[in-house]
Amino acid sequence: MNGAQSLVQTLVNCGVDVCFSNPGTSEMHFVASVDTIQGMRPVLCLFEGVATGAADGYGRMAGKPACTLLHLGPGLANGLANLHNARRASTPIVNIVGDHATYHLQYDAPLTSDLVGFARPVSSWICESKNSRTVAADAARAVQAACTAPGGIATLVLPADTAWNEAHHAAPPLPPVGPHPVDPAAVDACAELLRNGRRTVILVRGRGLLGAGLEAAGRIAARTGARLMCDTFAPHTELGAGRVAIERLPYFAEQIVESLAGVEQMILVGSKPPVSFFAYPGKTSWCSPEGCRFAQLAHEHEDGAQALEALDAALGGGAVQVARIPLGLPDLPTGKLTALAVAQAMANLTPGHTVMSDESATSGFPLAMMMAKARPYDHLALTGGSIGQGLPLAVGAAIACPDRKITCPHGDGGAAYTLQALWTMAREQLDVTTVIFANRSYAILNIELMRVGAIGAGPKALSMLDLHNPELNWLSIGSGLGVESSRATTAEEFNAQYASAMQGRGPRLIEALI
Ligand SMILES: Cc1ncc(C[n+]2csc(CCOP(=O)(O)OP(=O)(O)O)c2C)c(N)n1
Repeated sequence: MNGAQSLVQTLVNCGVDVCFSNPGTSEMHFVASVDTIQGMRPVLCLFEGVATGAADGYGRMAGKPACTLLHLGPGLANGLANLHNARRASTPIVNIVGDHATYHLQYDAPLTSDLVGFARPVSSWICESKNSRTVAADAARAVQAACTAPGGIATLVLPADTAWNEAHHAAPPLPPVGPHPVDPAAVDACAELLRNGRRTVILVRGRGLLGAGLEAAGRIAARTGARLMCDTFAPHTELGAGRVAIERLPYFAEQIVESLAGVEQMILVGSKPPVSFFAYPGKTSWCSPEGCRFAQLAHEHEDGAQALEALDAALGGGAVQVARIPLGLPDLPTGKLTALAVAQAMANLTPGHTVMSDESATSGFPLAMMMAKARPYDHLALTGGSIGQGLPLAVGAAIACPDRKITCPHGDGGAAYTLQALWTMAREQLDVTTVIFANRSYAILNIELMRVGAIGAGPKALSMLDLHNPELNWLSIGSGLGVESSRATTAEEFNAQYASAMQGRGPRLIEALI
């Protein structure tokens, strides 16, 4: 067994069996090992930002890490933006980054770089394997690190000679670390706050927004009258009919301030106090009312779901009438195709239990409104503000959930960052329906231009926010990358194309001219 084989066998032993890869010469022994070692599914991505975003989507939906296979410092660097988003989502990911052989680094060959320097800001754990005999143990530690609550990015640097030299054997998995149960004193303190009659928000993030955690949060809200809220860009939420009703914080700072007006205390469950996404001249960054008290029920590394269940029990437990989202589907739209019309059609036609990888940008405002009472679905948000996440995330979610329909509503500007993901959808025949909101614009930046008070913008300035001349032809882009693609210019055309995509299986792209 060589080092690469010991690595792949160890990853499989530890439950890591999908690899989103874009390899090069220094990773050839890893590449060869996926045929000699059973159990690893390689998924080729044509850009590293797709590989890292796909690993994020996979990790969010599978609840365990995938690995990436990246080519030295530059390959890792190409994947950094979506690793940033993944870090913001606390998604477990194991990066395997090939490097030059240990003895080769001294010659400063062209691909030599500060690899660890690239890895540091996004990684919770970094290890450079020193020789082939430690690779297996390093891999087991990498998986443990990635899975350490709340989840993080473990980067294992694999010099080429550690991959090709002889190893002993693979390593078994190490015990998982956390999530930690919360301190009972924190539960008691929050129960006390909830009995004091003050206006309270419970702001939840992470596992507390899913399954039993969300149910417990719903019972607490019902018992106490506290408002349940989640972040604007919570990584993973369970939404739609039948789910516990939870308010999402709005995007713009003044809207957050308005929505929190009068709140006297906030209980944080795996979350932080809400702040504005950007600073604006003369506007506040801090969005909570003055004097608002904060209590941390659970920190990010603690078990938010267990914390909410414990808090519910401390408040008396037992059955209570929980506020749930009723089913309410909008009619199918007619006439002019707008973002609102697309949203209406998606809400009307999307089957239950889909996963939505949402990077709809400004079209997300009507979409969230229309999907509010849609059939139940899982929502994955752009967590780190670095656009070009939606398509890769959809790839990973589809591989994690092969039996579920994935939808990917996406701004045309953001989609252009990582459009290579469409090719992976085609190659792997993933059941993803991509909807491109083709407004031919960086629309949000036209809004921001006014909001930041930048004056004097003329045609040259506005050309930096405009996507005409030439127009991106998503019909050709999708088809060229192997995805069955169509273009909708009216609501009726969109309805028909989207309905057909929802009834069928496999990758589809609809360019919605809005
Ligand atoms: C990596 C990165 N580069 C640039 C930006 C700045 N940015 C924010 S939104 C945006 C344009 C989004 O355009 P699109 O996806 O078409 O959505 P729209 O605003 O038109 O709804 C840009 C360039 C960013 N957030 N992330």
